[in-house]
Amino acid sequence: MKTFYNHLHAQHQGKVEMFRGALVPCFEVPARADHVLAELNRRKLGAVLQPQAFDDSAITAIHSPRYLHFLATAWDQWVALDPTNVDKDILPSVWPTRTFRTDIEPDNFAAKVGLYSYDAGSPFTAGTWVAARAGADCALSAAQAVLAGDRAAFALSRPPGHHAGMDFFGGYCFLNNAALAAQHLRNNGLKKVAVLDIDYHHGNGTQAIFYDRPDVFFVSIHGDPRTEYPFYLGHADECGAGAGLGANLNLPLPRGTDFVAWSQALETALAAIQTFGADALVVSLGMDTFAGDPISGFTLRSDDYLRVGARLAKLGLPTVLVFEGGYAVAEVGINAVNVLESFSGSV
Ligand code: OKP
Ligand code: ZN
Repeated sequence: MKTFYNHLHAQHQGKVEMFRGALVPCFEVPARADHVLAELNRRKLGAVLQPQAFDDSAITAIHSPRYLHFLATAWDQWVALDPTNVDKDILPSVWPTRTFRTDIEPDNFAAKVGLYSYDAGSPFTAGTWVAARAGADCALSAAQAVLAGDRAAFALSRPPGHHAGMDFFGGYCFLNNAALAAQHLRNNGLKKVAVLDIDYHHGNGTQAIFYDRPDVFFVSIHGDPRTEYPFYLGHADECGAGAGLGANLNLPLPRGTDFVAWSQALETALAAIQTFGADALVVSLGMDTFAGDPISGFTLRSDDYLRVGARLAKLGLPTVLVFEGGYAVAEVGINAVNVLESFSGSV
């Protein structure tokens, strides 16, 4: 399986995120992707390639023009406020909640940051746009490889993507790589695409992007949003809307869920994807279901990921795998490559 590696990922390197009233070191660190790359190379799992450069039309298919303009100019606006800002990350401090207007983009920079975000845990840094944009190219390149006939391809990038919506960032995510890959498959002849999100956290951004569409089926297995981030979406009764009714499936599981129960949910998810009749699969591959993850609550072990990869392969679909979360840094490479190697060994 080819890997499209974001060689610019380390340009996104947040310093701190808000946690329980304090600014704490970021969990989403460059070493995460470094470990996956090292393990891919160690096991010689196939070519590691630079992505092809896609033009902005591939991005505007998912994200709004004013949001993209904000992302591309945010750092310069921030430094223009005060030259000493170069040493600080951008974090939002004010948001338009219910009853506020979101149709008017404010002139005030802090107000703009709040308009385009939903948490205080996703610092925007000098290199965030460059890294996220190159990450989008990785996801699109992986989709392109599958369109060209590869059975599967892997986009190895950070920051992750599945929490990013049409016009907002949050949950460490800025551009929705999985959504971009799914849309690219749709735009190039595949009629029905399923997105399977197995990150610990519900992919609220991906769900929202496709919620009213019948052509992209979003299925997610995740920690119950009553107790787990992102809290305000991901319940079992969210089934899609309008023409998309029936094309959204959430399988929330309680904190503490083990591989036996998680695998049952995976069977439910895969059966639904088969019933939907997907022509291709995009996997939001988060490794934060691991027992050792510092911010998550499932108890999968490293060997379990060998079964996950083999089971995904058995579905028999052209598959784009997109790296998402996973914060047990020392193990994230082994765990991710366990999925990829067992997938490759089973096709
Ligand atoms: C991103 B992805 C930890 C708070 C959690 C947000 C988690 C985002 C996860 N102190 N903050 O889905 O892995
Ligand atoms: Zn996650």
